[in-house]
Amino acid sequence: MGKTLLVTGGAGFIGSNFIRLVIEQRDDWHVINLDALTYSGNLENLADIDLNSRYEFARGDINNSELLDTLMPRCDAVVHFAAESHVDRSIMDSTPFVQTNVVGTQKLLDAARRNDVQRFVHVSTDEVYGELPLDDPEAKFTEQTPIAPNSPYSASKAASDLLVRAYHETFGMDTLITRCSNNFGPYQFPEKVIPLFVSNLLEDKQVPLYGDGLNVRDWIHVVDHCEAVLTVLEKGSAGEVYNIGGNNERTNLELTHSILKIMGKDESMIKHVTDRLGHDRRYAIDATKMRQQLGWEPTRSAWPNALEQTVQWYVDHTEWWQRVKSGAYAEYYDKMYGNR
Ligand code: NAD
Ligand code: TDX
Repeated sequence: MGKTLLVTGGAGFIGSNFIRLVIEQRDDWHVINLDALTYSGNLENLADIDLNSRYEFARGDINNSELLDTLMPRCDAVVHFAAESHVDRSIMDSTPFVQTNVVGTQKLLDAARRNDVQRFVHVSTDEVYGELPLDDPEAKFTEQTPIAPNSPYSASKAASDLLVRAYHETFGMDTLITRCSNNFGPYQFPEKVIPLFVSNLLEDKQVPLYGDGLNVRDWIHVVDHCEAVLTVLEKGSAGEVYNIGGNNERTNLELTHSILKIMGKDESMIKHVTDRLGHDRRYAIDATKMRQQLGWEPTRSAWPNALEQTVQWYVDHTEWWQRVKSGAYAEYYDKMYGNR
């Protein structure tokens, strides 16, 4: 029988890709997308399924318990993506990070418990593990790696992970946690490195590379991540943590050179800028548990093809990122929902 999911943060980058995947691949499931439409929430990301009868949008904050109590009685499971997600913003002001990522997650957990929601999948990040050294290339984060976040963003995500764990231990709630590496693909907000660099180059602007450019990220295609989250929702064991990664480590310098090459630009377009405070050196995920226990593997993340296709997506969707950069995307809500 079909399920009804409450997806939080479904107007963002990963949440919108997840909703599209579920609507396409589970033809008797319903999705309620609860999103506050902060600066990174963009309903244009879901314009193609907006009118689907199995999809519903509710504008609201995960901190609004009354609203949660109106939505949750209809839901079998919560898949929780909503968050403040940008490390640089958390360095400027961590207040919204604590409010949404920590307090908001607690409100959601309480509402799920009150309303007997059967399963709660919490979408977290590899950044809760802190950083790996550059001089030990074999080292990777496993689910047993101690939590040691270094940025206000990752600290807020780690705090929410611990709450999710505690609700399982204390109340026996069916909660699961996923920890994924850096995502790339369509509909990523152009403050994150790949869409920022591609859109800058399309505007003939330089790309700001932090520090020495030797920090390493483990890149995964967003649809691989979404399939992993769906797999955890359907097959995961209550109380477990699952690491998700693309097995695709690159330095930022290598990433930048690849983007320049794909776009036919030269090194003069790189602007070396001051490093990010507390900039984690390296992330790398060991996803053995996902592979061995749940049979999941990334199938779309291999470079150079996956990176080329993503760059091409931003080239083909210039209007999408121009509307984001200009702020025009915010008008979509009124156009689509203003008279409903
Ligand atoms: P995003 O910033 O693109 O989207 C976040 C969404 O949450 C937006 O639509 C926003 O409007 C919504 N939101 C924010 N605060 C809210 C609130 N209080 N109530 C309701 N909605 C709210 O982020 P993303 O990159 O899609 O990340 C989604 C999740 O995945 C986050 O939890 C993030 O920590 C996690 N994650 C991201 C990555 C990555 O590489 N982007 C990697 C691993 C994990
Ligand atoms: O202008 C830039 N220049 C630059 O060199 C930006 C925006 C980033 N960088 C570097 C910093 C990082 O080493 O590129 C790398 C990637 O940066 P971001 O795209 O900001 O991602 P990151 O900080 O690694 O965090 C991302 O992955 C994990 C997501 O934003 C998080 O939500 C997720 O949890």
